[in-house]
Amino acid sequence: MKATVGILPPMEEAKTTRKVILSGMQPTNDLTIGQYCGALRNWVDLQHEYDSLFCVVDLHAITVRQEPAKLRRRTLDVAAMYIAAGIDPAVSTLFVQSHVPEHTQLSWILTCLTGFGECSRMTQFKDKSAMHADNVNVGLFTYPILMAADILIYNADLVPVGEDQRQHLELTRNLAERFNFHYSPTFTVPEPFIPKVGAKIMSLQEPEKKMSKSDPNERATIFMVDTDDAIRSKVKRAVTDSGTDIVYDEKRAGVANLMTLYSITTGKTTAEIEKEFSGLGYAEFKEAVGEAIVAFLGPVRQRYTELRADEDALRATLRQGAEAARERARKVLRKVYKKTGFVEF
Ligand code: AQP
Repeated sequence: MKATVGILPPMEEAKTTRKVILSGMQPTNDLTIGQYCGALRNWVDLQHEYDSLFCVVDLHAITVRQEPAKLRRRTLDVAAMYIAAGIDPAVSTLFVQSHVPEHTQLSWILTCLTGFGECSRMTQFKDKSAMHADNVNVGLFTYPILMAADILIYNADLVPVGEDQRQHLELTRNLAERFNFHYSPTFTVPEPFIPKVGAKIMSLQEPEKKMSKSDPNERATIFMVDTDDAIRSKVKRAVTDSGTDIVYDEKRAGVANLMTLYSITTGKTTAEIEKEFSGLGYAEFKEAVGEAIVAFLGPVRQRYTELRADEDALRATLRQGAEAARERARKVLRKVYKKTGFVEF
């Protein structure tokens, strides 16, 4: 199938010749430098080249128990952080997932095309059900199907995500192909866009584990809104190993992780970093990493604070984004309903 927005009517197609990207993040807590490195910074780069849609996936967030007031606040926090990090709402369509009900409507149709075994195999489901053993709900199980709907409802060509989402993307591709096979070519089969560097930022305390915004150990995670002192202190206490030299080796996960963070925040290559710290120890290295992250996140945090202070403007931006997204999603859903055999309303 042609990997463009081929399902749009001819008028629209003429307007939208660029390939489409879509991605989102859950407002389950403040965003971390992991989300930034794995996904957000790529969104910022890609938005000028692609027809871009970015959403705050609040529907996904409730697969884990959320306090309503916090969820509401964090949804706006995450949207403000997208903009602070460089997403331009005049260039990209920025919206909240629950404002576009077509995502959940398509999700049901895709649910009926998904095998039980396919969802059972998802490693994120296994991890999260172990982490939230008191609340292994069906939403946690079907999460990847809703994610597939998020992507397919816009016929996204490319999905910029971190490494942990690769398996979900594979399911999305399978569902697109399955629908296209059972009915007729409808959905673009999307490709994942996973960065070469920073696709999986690790916990500062358990470097074999992904850095996660829900990690109960705050020292394991650098949040985008962390103060300068908190960043310095977390990096200083980061778990490394008993070695002494600063050399990139994936088996030395703690040092490799700090090198990745240093590389992303300074733009230096691994070879340059190894040279810079040749003959120096972990203390000097960690100090430099802490300072680099502080210098990098400071201006983002400043912009974030300003944006977050004007909630009316933020809500207006999200409303505009949702209206634009719905316009597109509605057309695709209408087509899918027709192909599925639903009587037109
Ligand atoms: N540590 C990470 N390194 C690289 N990329 C990451 N991503 C998340 N953590 C890292 C990428 O960020 C995008 C949004 O992720 P999400 O917030 O929707 O959910 P998540 O992957 O489940 O992230 P967390 O931090 O672990 O959140 P909670 O604790 O709420 O589950 C995705 O593209 C992801 O790959």
